[in-house]
Amino acid sequence: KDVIPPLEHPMVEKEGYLQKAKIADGGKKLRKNWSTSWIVLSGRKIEFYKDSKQQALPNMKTRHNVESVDLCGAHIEWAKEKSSRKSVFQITTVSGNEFLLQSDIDFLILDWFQAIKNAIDRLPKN
Ligand code: I3S
Repeated sequence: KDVIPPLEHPMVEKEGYLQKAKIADGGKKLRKNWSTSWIVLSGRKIEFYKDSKQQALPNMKTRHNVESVDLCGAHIEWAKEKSSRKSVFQITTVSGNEFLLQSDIDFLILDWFQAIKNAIDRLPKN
């Protein structure tokens, strides 16, 4: 039998755990609060889940726990000055949301930075 991939998960390019802190919402600064997040990069967006199991659950029930980030026109840059932690980068969306992502594992955070940067560079800027 053919396996048909679920429509909600098209072209997952990369997924895994990182430390995440959302520091602005719609341009409004938020209090920094680091937590572990399951991160899924696919096509033109990143989704933040609480954990990997949540990703597999039916959409309706869990939608409110999932944050979806549109990468179109987004910026990514290393953000040494935004945290005392090592290897922190920031994603800023067109809508003015700002996220810090971090890992102590060098190759892992470098891979993520490059994968997200490639995704952004591939997309139209608006
Ligand atoms: O940039 P900040 O405000 O020094 O970030 C720290 C705070 O978010 C702190 O929480 P409180 O605002 O409850 O004190 C966090 O526990 C720290 O982890 C933050 O600093 P780092 O350097 O870890 O990003």
